Amino acid sequence: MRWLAFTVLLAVSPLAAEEPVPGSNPIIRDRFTADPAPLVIGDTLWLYTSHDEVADGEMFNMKEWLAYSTTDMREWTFHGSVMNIKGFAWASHDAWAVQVIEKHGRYWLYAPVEHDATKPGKAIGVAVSDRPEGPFVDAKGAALISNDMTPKGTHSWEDIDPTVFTDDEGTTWIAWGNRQCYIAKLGDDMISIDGPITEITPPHFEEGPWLHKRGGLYYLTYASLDRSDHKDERVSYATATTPLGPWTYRGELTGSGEGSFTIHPGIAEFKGQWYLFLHNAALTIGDRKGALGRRAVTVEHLSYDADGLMRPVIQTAAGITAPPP
Ligand code: FUB
Repeated sequence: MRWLAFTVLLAVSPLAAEEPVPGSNPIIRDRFTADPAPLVIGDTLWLYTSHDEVADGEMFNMKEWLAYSTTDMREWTFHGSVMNIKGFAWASHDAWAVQVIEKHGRYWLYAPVEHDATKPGKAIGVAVSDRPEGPFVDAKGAALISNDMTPKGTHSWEDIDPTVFTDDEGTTWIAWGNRQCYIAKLGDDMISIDGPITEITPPHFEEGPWLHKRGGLYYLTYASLDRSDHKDERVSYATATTPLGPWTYRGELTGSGEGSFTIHPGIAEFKGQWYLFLHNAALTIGDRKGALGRRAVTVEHLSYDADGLMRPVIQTAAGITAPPP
């Protein structure tokens, strides 16, 4: 009898060992996702991502934005595609890093795309929905930000990766960039820029800015690349007491994502805990291995010291299934 139990245990244990713990990294395993952007609404955390679909030999192939939600950070519900790039009739391709925020009882999606030939270069579109799960429709019928609006930029793809943040007194800010980082106020209609565009590029800024505030301090967290030292992006951050700065560089928050040139921070406080969403390229699905254009979203606990500085984050397979620091 004992021998039988041992044999059964041997037969089932290899399978059981392969089952990922719910909530461990990467948190999305059935498709390749990148550029995570969390949004907390009541007792639900919504997560918007881009969708990596490269064939072998391609760099990026991204056509739509996806949504997931959770109430416990363990089980994730897939809500499908919230918008396809075809929804921006003036755009041609590259549905890159998205962020959604709520204002005036509606949900506003900001995302970079390649503009059509009438305004060559990357651009940022804005779409709207009455529900967080979409579908989102173009709210402006034209780019909110296009390459000609940042004439001092050094390259045609610097207008990417919007991050949107509403301050306590109601002003919504949008920051974005690649190599150059810009910030501007959004109009109350959420589809216009209100006032000047200011460059706030912090040290080693590469792309993927994320704005948030805790207490009286503003945080600008971003994918950084110290070209003298690293080959892959890491996450660094700066702090300020106003969105326009001056921003004080606070150093690196994370190392690189496993197997990935890019990394992309998204930060949220949910049910009393802070979380840092990232991506790496450690996921394999069938015969498709992780790659530059086949990434996987992860999440880690985030904590602050007594001065409000974010403590360095180690990326792990356990992620938030390990106790918070
Ligand atoms: O996902 C496409 C681009 O790669 C994003 O816009 C960047 O942040 C980087 O993750």
